[in-house]
Amino acid sequence: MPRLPSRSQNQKRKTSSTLEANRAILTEDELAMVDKLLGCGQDHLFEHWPAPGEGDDDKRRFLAQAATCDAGYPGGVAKYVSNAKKLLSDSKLGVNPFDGWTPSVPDGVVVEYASEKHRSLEELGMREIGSAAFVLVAGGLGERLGYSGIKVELPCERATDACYLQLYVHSILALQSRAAGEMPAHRSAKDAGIPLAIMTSDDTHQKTLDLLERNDYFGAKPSQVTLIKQEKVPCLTDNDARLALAADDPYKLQTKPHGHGDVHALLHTSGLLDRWSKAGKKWVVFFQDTNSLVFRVVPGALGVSAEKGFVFNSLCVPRKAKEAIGAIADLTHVDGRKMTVNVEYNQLDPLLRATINADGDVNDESTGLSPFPGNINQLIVSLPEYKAQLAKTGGQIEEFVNPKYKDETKTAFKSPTRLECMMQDYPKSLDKDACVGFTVFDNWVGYSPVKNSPADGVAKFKGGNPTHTATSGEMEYYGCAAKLLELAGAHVASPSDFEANGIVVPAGPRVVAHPSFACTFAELDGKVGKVALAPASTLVVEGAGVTLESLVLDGALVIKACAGANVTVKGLTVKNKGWRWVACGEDAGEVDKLRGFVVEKDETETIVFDAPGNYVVPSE
Ligand code: UGB
Repeated sequence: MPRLPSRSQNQKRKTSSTLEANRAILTEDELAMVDKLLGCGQDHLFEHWPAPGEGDDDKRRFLAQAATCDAGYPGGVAKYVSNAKKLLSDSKLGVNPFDGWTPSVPDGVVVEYASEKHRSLEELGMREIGSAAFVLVAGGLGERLGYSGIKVELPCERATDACYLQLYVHSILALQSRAAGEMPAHRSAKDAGIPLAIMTSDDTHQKTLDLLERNDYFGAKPSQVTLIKQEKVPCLTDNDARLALAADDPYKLQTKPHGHGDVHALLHTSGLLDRWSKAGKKWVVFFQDTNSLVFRVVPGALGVSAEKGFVFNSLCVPRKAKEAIGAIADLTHVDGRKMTVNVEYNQLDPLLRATINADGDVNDESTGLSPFPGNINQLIVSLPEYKAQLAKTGGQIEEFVNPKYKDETKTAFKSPTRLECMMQDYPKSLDKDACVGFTVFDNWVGYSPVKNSPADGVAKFKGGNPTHTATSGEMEYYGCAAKLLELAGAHVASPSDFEANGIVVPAGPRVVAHPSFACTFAELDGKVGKVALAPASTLVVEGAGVTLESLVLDGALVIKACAGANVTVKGLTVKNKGWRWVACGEDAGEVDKLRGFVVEKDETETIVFDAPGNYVVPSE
C-alpha cells in the first residue's frame, strides 16, 4: 500500500508549486537565490508566498536581503547553514569546544609604564608607527550600555566634550605628526596619513559617517579613513538551521550581528590589506569603541611586537576573576598541540573547572587577581604574515553558537540564535610555530572601557568589580593623565572618593592631556617641570609645542596652542573658582544620566595661541 506523504512532504510540494508559479516574475539572479535557499533546506521561507501578482515587491525585497546575506558571508548562505548545523549539533550533544585542551598561565611581556624598559620600547614603537594602520571595530550595538546612539559619539569626558572618535582620530594624527619627522624615507606614505579603517554595521554605519562628516573627519583627510560595513547574519530557529523570518515581516529574514571577528574577512575582501601593504605598512593595530586609554599603550606595545617579532600581540591588563574580559591562556592538547589564545570570559570558568581548578575562575590568594591576564582586545598584527594568512583563509574565523534552549531536550530555542565570531580568535588559524605573544600593562594606563549601564555598574561596584561605566570611564581618563604628570615629576593632589549614579570612584584633579601634547611618556616627561595641581583643579592642555615648566594651579586652566606655536608656561599661578562635577537631576539628557553628573564651569583661565611663534606665559 502506498504510504501517505508526510506533512513536510506535502508542505514541500505546496511550496514548490507556489514557487513554480512565481518563477515568471523573478529575474535570473532572484531565481538563483531561491535555488540556493532551497538547496540548503530553507523551503519554509516560501511557504507563505501567495500566487504571482500578490506581494511581488515584497518577494523581491526578501530575495534582495537574502542576496546581501549570501554575499556578506564567506561561502554564502549555504555555507552558513552547513556551519550552523554542525555547531548546533555539537551544542546539543554538549561537545566542549576545549575538549582535550588544558589551560595554563602563559608567559608574556609585562611592561611597567614609565620604566627604562618602557621608554626604550616606546622609542622602538615610535620608529614603527609610521608603518602602522589602525582598525577600529565599531559595529556593536552597545546593548549593555543602553545608549540610543553609537558609542563612538559619546564624550569620553565632559571637560572638553571630546567624543571617542575624536580622541581616536586626534591620537592617530598626533602619532602621524611624530612619524613624519622620524621617517623621511617613507614621506609619501606618511603624507597620505596613517590609515584608519572603521568597521561599522547596519546599526552604526550611517551615524558613524554622519559624525565624521559633521566634524570634518576631526582633522583627518577623508581619504585616510575607510568605513567597512559588516553584514548581519541570519538567525536560526532550530537545530536544522532553518532561518528565521522577522516576527513583524514575513518577507524579512531576522538577522543579528556576527561579532567583531568579521573584521578580518572585511579587511581582506575590501582590498585594504593590499593597499596598505603597497604603501609600505608593516603593522595593523586593532582597537575597540570605548577605551579612552588605548593610545597611551600603543607605542610601547608596538615596540614589543617589533622587538619580539610577534606576528600577533594581544594587549592585556591584570584581570579580576569573573570580570567580563577574556583571559589569555596557554592551551595544550592531549595530542601535543599548543596555542596561546583568548578564552572568552563565559568559557573560562567551565574550562578551569573541567581541568585544573575545581573552583573555576577565581582570584589567586596572594595577588587578589585572576592568574590569567585579561585580554582587552587591542591587537597588533604583523601585516605581511597577516595578509598571507588571510589570502589562504579568506579571513574566516572559527565561529561559535550560543543557543538558549527551552528545555533539556535541547530541541527548541527560547529565541532565534546565530553564529558569532571574535577577532581575537585569529591566532587559532595560525601554525603552531607562529610567534604569538601578549603584552601586559596596568589597568590605569591601558584599559578603561565604557560598556555598562548605570544599573549594571552599581551591581558590579557592589561586587567589588570595576564598573566600566561612563562614570568610571571619565574619572579614569582624568586620573590617567594626572598620574602621567605625576610620574613626570608634578605634584598632583591625591584622589578622593567621588560618587555618582550609586558608584564611588577615585577622582583627583581633572587633567585632559590632549593627544597632541605628548604621544609617549618620554615626550610628556620632557614637557612637565615644576607643576602643582590642587585637589579641585582642572587642567586642559593641548598642543605639541606646550611646555609646562612651572605652574601652580588651584582652579581651572585651559591652555591651547596650534601647530607651530611653542608655548613655555613659566612661573604661572592660576587661582580661580574652577569647575565642579555635580550630580545631575532626573531631567538631565541621556548622555549626562549615563555618567550621573554635569560639569559646572564657574571660572576658567583660558590661554589660546592660534598663530605659530614662540611664546612665554605669563609674558615676560
Ligand atoms: N563589535 C563589532 O564591531 N561588531 C560586532 O558584531 C560586535 C562587536 P563588546 P565584549 O573589552 O575587555 C570583548 O560587545 O563582549 C565591536 C572581547 O571579546 O564590547 O565586551 C564593538 O563595537 C573580550 O575578550 O565585546 O568582549 C566593540 O568595539 C574582552 O577583551 C568591540 O567589538 C572585552 O571585549 C567589542 O564588543 C574587553
